[in-house]
Amino acid sequence: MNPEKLKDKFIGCMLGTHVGDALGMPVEGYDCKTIEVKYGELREMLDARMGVGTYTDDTEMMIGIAESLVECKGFNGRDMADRFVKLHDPERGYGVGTVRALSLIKEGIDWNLAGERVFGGGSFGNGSSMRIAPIGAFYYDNPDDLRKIACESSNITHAHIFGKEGAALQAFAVAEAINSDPSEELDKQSFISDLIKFVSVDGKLYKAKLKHIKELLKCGPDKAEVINRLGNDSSAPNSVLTAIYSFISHIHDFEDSVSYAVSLGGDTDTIGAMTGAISGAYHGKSGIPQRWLDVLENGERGRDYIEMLADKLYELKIN
Ligand code: F2R
Ligand code: MG
Ligand code: MG
Repeated sequence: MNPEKLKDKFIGCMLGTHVGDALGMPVEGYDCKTIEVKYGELREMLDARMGVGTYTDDTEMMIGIAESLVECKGFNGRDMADRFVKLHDPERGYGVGTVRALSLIKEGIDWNLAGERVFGGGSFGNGSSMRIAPIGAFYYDNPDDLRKIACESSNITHAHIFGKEGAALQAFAVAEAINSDPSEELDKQSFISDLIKFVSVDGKLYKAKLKHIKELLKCGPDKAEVINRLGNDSSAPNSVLTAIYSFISHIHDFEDSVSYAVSLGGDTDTIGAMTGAISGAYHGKSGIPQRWLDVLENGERGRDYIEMLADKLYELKIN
């Protein structure tokens, strides 16, 4: 692949996470109908919580993953867990299971044991899937390493098999989007077939829902049908597939895919962030609307910092 294009895709998946997170954040927890009545199609960033264009736990944890990969030149679970703890800003709105895992790590529990103590056997929340874009990018050319590292990174906070499988699948979707050329017509059915092949024997639920996506792509369903079959809550099995569908059903346009993801309601910042990661990996930063990039928060660890991290991750990858 053309090096400039690959770099654009590394940056695209990480800024895409930030954009989707920021667009969905103000309506997180709203249902689909309420969003439609209040905002119609949500295509402009609203002011809420910490301000227009600000990110939540989704992007904050993605930054932790990217910083760790860059500083350690690859995966280091101890370092990644410590960065999650250090970066944790409760104002950003974290899930209860993740807060519990981070507290245990802070208390001195080993980084790869804390996750199992959450919800008595591990969380299947979408918290380890929403942050995974840098791993999908860094291991985009090696599905075995991608699966292994995605699962290990998930284990820090989300040790349940559905949590790990969701993170691996979301990372693989990012990788496949990086490997696809947006100037060529993508075969949507075979894109989903590749994801089905990737899912492990423990991920039957994911395989079944990927098969639903194949059917949904044929019939062009209404939003209620998509929510009914794929889900829109904060568990990984009820949100990762929704993001994959939002991307693939609106493949030609980053804005359409993320706006659609948010319009489904429920866990909007996270489904928006995961859709933004895949769509950004496909189209690159150059496919993200400039008016959205312009309003992203840009303080110490904001938009420019995220782009710089993605750039460093790319340099580490190619050197
Ligand atoms: N926390 C939020 N949003 C609410 C706060 C925002 C509020 N509007 C504000 O203004 O402050 N969003 C973030 O949390 C989600 C990611 O959650 P994560 O990190 O996966 O957390 P958790 O708690 O581990 O899992 C989420 C829920 O899934 C259910 N669950 C998971 N595993 C379970 C198990 N083994 N047994 C039973 N239930 C399980 C629970 O209901 C968990 O709370 C994202 O939306 C992010 O944006
Ligand atoms: Mg969030
Ligand atoms: Mg969320």
